[in-house]
Amino acid sequence: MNGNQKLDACTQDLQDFIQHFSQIVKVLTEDELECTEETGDAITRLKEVLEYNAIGGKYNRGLTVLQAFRELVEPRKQDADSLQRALTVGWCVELLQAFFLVSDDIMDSSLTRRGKICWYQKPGIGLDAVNDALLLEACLYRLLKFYCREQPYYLNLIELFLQSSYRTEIGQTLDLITAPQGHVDLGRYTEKRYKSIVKYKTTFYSFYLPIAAAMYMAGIDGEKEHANAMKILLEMGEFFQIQDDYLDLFGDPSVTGKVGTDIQDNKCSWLVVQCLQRATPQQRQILEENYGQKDLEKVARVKALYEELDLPAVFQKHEEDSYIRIQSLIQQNAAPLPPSIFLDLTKKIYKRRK
Ligand code: DMA
Ligand code: MG
Ligand code: MG
Ligand code: MG
Repeated sequence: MNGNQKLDACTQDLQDFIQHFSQIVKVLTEDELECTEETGDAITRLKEVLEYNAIGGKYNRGLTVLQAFRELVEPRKQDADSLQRALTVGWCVELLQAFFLVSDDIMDSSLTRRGKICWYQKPGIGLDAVNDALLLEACLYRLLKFYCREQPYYLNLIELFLQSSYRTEIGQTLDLITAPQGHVDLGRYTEKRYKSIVKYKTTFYSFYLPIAAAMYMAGIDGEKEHANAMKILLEMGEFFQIQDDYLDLFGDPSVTGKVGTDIQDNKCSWLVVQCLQRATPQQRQILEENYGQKDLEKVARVKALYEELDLPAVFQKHEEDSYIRIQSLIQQNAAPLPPSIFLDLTKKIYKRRK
């Protein structure tokens, strides 16, 4: 495929993917066993939760399942039913993501997500959103069962989703306990701690999960193959979260769709780790006095300090270095998978603004 054909194929994939959502909602809200007269009102709520929280993102994770599936499975085995299953598993990743984001926004006291007010911030929703998040999670296993129960890879997929969830939740635990409210301890923000948080909270579910799901669907279940893919995807995931941390403060909220909260939330962000590595004792004192507080003037003081230390330039340099490192990791570890699977992913994330 040439560049233009690839672009057309991507637009087509995105269209197919979004179009499949109505079928996902239908299965989840019209299945006779689970959707009875007794539960009707709850199912109406579920539909609202799905439509508000699963829609409006970039769909990168879900689309990755579909695109990797197309590259890994022989064309003659890509019949309509198999493609439906690939679309569905893609949506399962998106539902897992929606589950994490609804919860994450509560824990991070965020205001907006994907250009809309966060679900828990909506009048009348509040902490009922906790149960809505749990529903989103439960739905993905209902979908897997409905579409994939008879497939030889069904158990592998269930275990993969469960393991990805566990690891993400461990990562969120590390993220939260490293950022206790009202207690600034700059000594905690080390590069080592940063890498552990990000590896668990972001890379497994965002990068390994979609590719690994497609691999299992294509019958690729060897430990070695999965370990090789993991090597590349962990590095990509780390870079992706570094971008997320950078955009939290330096991104344009009208593009990212979310207003940053990392400084107020006392987070072990890539920016604070870089800042501490470069700060003089006086600058460290400024951080000590202004970090981790819900006070916009203090947040602005921290941002000014980051700018004094040229952190945007440090980030750009890191982006270039990371890109080169990822390219070489792909050369070394992609086989037996086609390198294009990983190269397509880097195209989606490198220099992103949202
Ligand atoms: C992202 O952390 C991790 C998960 C599991 C959602 P984050 O709080 O930085 O994400 P965001 O910036 O999207 O709120
Ligand atoms: Mg967050
Ligand atoms: Mg968070
Ligand atoms: Mg963030």
